[in-house]
Amino acid sequence: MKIFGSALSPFVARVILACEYKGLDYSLIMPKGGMKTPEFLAMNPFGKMPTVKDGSTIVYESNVILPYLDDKNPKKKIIPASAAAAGKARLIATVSETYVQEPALDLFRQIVGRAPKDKAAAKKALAEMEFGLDILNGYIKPGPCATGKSFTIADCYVIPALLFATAAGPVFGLKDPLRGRPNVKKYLAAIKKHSAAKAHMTETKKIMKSRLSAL
Ligand SMILES: N[C@@H](CCC(=O)N[C@@H](CS)C(=O)NCC(=O)O)C(=O)O
Repeated sequence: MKIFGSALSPFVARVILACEYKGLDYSLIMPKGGMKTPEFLAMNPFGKMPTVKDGSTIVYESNVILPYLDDKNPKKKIIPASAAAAGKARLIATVSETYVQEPALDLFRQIVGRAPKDKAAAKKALAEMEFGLDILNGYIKPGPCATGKSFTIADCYVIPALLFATAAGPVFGLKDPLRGRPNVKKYLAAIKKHSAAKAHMTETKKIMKSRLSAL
């Protein structure tokens, strides 16, 4: 299976984490010539990562790829079997995506110059991200995984959201985004030792650090 994209993308990270947990064989590659070539657009008309090529099957959008991986490889499911447990895992995933990752990415875009520097917009994004982290703190288990014992789709979303939140917050004066959020703090300390997450988190943190210190 080929995953087109870069590990630094939080959307691609979800797919990598799911594959690592499931023990799937995959290669992570950037498409030749970028994501707007006619060849790439024929696979994904939006020209975005992640895009997955699994034999003759093409799937894109991380929200679609993760359930696809679970259906195709039903061993070690990341979507729990019971409706209640699946609902809880998906809720944690969505809270992380919408209320933590999105404002964190708004901040990150300002940091790397992909959005104009705008103090008012940054203040708003920071407040949104802090509120999202507070709500997440109320749902997440202190580890080893986001819903408790088992690695689920929730972890695939929470990990990249927190990597971006903890990298972007301090740049805007929020020294420790995990302070006063003990469950999130304990979770992050525990999940970075998990076999599905360890390599990805170490590598992503290293790349983020070098990118930010190069600015
Ligand atoms: N909704 C998509 C978002 C994917 C996305 O925005 N990917 C970014 C990288 S983080 C991208 O490919 N951007 C390139 C572009 O928009 O041209 C998903 O969940 O897969």
